[in-house]
Amino acid sequence: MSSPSTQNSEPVTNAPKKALITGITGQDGSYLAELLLEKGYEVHGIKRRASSFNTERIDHLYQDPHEIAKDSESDSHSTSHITPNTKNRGALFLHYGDLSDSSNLIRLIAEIKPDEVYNLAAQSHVAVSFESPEYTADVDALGTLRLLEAIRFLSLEKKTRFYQASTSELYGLVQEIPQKETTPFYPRSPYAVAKLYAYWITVNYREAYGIYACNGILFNHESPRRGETFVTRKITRALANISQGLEECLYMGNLDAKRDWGHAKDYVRMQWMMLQQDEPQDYVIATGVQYSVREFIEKSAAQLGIKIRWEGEGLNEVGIVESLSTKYSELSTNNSALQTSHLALSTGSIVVRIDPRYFRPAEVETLLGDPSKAKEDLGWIPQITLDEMIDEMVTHDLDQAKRHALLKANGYNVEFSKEN
Ligand code: NDP
Ligand code: GDR
Repeated sequence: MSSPSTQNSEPVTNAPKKALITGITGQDGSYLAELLLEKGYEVHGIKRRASSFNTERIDHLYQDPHEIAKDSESDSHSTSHITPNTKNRGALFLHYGDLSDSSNLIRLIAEIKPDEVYNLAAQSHVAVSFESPEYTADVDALGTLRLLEAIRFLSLEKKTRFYQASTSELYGLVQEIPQKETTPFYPRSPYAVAKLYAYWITVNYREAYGIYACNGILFNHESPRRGETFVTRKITRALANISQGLEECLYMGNLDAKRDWGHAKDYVRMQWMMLQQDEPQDYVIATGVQYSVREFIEKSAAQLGIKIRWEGEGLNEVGIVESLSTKYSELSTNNSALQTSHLALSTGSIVVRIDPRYFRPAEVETLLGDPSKAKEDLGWIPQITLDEMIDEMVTHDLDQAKRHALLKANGYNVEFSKEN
């Protein structure tokens, strides 16, 4: 890996590096912002205007400028020799914008002049892309072109490095197992086709204009910050709710789909590492291990002390509680205000059913990545195992479910989104 001082052609100064993250309010954007702030970057993020707050994942990183001004004032009056924890305080800046809006992107890049752009923004849901194919193409494909064009138009080719969030969905109908950088692509959804354009336009601008631009071909990665409608989070959230008597059943699509699931924290580290090389290259990021959706359900249920048995076939397949360990009875809310336990399950309850509306018009049945190149070139090794990740996700969602159950038991009307 190159040393920081050799990474771009500008003279070395003490000014912090500037990064622009599109999609900063999403799962990866939030972890990447954390990482870059820790590394001392000035971080700029593009957020969309929405009718309700959409910055929940990054609120802990953002400091109100008025508070910073007040803190600095009190610091300057302080006679204490103890340095307050000012590390990178106020280094996160949020800007309104949208990948469908070229003039907005050009203006932001012209103002910020970032050293690194991480293009994480996308309509990222594969099933939704079948419902909104044109919008998905506009944002995921043309949005990438708009950013690259902005870099070129502003003559920042030699300054600004570009990371493109490419995806294992490019492999779709897989041509080789496991999939690596040289495996042919065969996209199976409007999302994947849009990302295919984004992949190649990134390669093209690297070759045509000498922009330092890389594709990270990332396999599925999850966390407690994963959007609630992706399969892993849907499972951990629903099972936690079921354990607390807030929901009765988890409705699923294709249980046989296999994925190579890693942890988002490990994967954003790799996004940064890719932009610190001497030469831009594309990398597959994966764990090299795959599980089925059915196995993910079993593992998540086991974290709650629930053993699931499968019965029936196809659309009639159901997941039934085979046994409940003492771990399950320990999930009860330890609050003296509660007279009754919320634990609602008994053996024989059906907790998983199939709903055909979660099947996709064209499915990606199996994905398994080979991350050898990333390991060899960059020394990247994922640190968090699947079991540790499931533990973290279930613990997070159980905590939320317990809070809801507690409020409900005390007479409060608790509504949470059941849309999935
Ligand atoms: P999320 O869905 O969690 O986040 C997507 C982000 O993009 C959100 O910040 C969203 O804003 C923003 N966004 C959506 N549409 C627009 C738009 N028109 N203009 C500007 N911003 C927009 O995705 P992840 O964090 O999981 O993934 C990050 C990137 O990596 C995506 O490009 C995804 O396709 C890709 N990827 C993800 C993988 C994964 O397993 N997680 C694997 C491989 C690739 P808002 O919060 O307002 O909705
Ligand atoms: P994916 O993730 O399509 O791989 O895209 P998702 O978690 O949505 O689906 C994984 C697999 O599970 C099957 N499945 C279900 N999926 C959902 N969402 N809901 C269900 O009820 C359900 N039942 C079964 C799916 O059919 C699929 O096979 C994710 C996104 O983050 C993309 O942006 C990213 O590019 C890829 O991962 C890599």
